[in-house]
Amino acid sequence: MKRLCALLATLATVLGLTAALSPPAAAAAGCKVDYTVTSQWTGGFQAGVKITNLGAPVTGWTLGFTMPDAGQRVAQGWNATWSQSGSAVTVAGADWNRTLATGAAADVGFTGTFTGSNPKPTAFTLNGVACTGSLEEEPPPVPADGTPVDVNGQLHVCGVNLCNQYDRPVQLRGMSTHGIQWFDRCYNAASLDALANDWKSDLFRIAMYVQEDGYETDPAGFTSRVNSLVDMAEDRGMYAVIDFHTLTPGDPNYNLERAKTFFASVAARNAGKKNVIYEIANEPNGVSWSAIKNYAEQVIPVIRAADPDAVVIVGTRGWSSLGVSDGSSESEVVNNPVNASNIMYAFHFYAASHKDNYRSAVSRAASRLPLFVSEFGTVTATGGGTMDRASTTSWLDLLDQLKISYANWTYSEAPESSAAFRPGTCDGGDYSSSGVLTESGALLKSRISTPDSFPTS
Ligand code: IDC
Repeated sequence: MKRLCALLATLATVLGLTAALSPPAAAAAGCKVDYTVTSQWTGGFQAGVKITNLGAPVTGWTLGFTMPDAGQRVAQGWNATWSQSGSAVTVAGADWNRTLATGAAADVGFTGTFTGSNPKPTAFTLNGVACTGSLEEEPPPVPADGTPVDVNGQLHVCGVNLCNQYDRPVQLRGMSTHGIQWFDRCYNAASLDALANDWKSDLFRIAMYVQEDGYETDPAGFTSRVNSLVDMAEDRGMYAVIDFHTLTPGDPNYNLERAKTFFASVAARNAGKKNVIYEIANEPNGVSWSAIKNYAEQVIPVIRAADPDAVVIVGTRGWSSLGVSDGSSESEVVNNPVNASNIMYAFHFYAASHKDNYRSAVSRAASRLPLFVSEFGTVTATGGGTMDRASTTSWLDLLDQLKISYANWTYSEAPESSAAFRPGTCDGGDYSSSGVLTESGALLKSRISTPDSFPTS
C-alpha cells in the first residue's frame, strides 16, 4: 500500500497533479526532516539532518533531497552512505540506524562546499515518500539544578544501563587525564574548574599508569595523588573514574597483586563517596577473555569488601575492543560474563582507526551488555595523526543514542593530536578558550558542554 502511494505520488508529481491527487493527510504521514546548518565558513559548511519516520516502521531507508544551488556539494557525510549526482543527494542509512520505528529519528550530517548563498535543500523524501510531516516539537530538556553528582547521586547498573539514584538511565560525558606520571601539573584547581564549569563535564577519568614510570615505581605516592584528584572532582560535582591503566604488559594478571593492594586502599578510603567508579584494567591485550575474567573475579571482591555499592568497569580483550581487534566479538563476553553484579564492560575506540565494524559491534552489544566507553580518541590508535571528524561524530552520535557514557583521551597538553590543549597550556590558567584548544579539544568541548538532561524522578 505504501509502495502504491509512493508510486502514485511520484506519478502525480510527474504529471503535475500533486494537489489534485494526494490528500494532504497521507503526505504528512511519511516523514519529517529538520535540516540545520551548524557552522559555516568561507566556501564551506557543516549541516545536520534529523529524519523522523512518521509512517510504518522501516528496516532500511534512503533519504533523498535536492541542492537548490549548482555550487552546493556534499564533501563528507557521516552516520550513513552519502552520494550526490548533479543536484540530487542520496543518503542510505547505516547498519546501526537503518531500522526506524514509527516516530523514531536518525541523525546524520555532512560537511559541504558552496559557491552561492547556500540555500536550504528542498524536496526531502524518505524511501521515495515526500517528507512534509510535522510533529509536536518536544520541549528542550530542562537541565536540573545542581552538579552531575548532586543530581544523580550514587550510580548503579540497571539492565544494560548506568542508572542514577532514581533508577533511570544516564549518560556521563567527560574527559580522561593523560598519564598522571607525565602530565600531573595539568590537573590543578584552574583546570578542574574549567572542566566542571566551562566544559560542563560530568566525568573525570584519572589514568594512573602501572608501568612506564607509573604506580609500580611509587605505590604510596600514586595512591595519594589519585585520592587527591578524586577529591578535586568531588568538590566540583564530577564523577571520578579511577583507572588502573595497565597497557604493557597486556595481561592484567601480571599486575594482580598490585591491583589488589591498590584497590583495597582506594576503595576503603573512598567508600563513603558517591562520585567514584573503579576501572580495574585499562586495556588487556595479547590475552584471552578467560584470563581477563579470572583477574576481574579476584579484584572485584577486594573492592566490594571495602566499597560495596560502587560501579566497576572491566576491560575487555583486544585493547578493550570487546575482542573485535583480536578477530573475536562481544559474544565471548555475552556467553561467559564476569561473575559479579553492578559491573560494566569497557569499550575503547580511536575514531580514525576503528570504524563501521566496531560501531556495528557496539550497537549489537549494547542490548546485551552494560558498556562504558572509558577511553576514546578522535585520532588514530597511536594517539596521533589527523583528527577524523566524521568518524568521531558518528561515534558520539551513536553513544548519545545508546546513552553510553564516555571519556575522551586526553585532557592534557601532550604534543599529539589526541590532546585537547596546545603544548604550553598548563603553564597558564586558561583551559577553555579557543586559543588553547586543539582541533580535538574544540570538538570535544562542543559535544560535552551541551546541557545534560538527567532524569530527576
Ligand atoms: C598513549 C599516549 C602516548 C604515550 C603512550 C605510552 O597517547 O603519549 O606515549 O600512550 O604508552 C590507548 C592507551 C593509551 C595510549 C593511547 C594512544 O590506553 O595509554 O596513550 N591509546 O596510543 N589505547 C589505544 C590508544
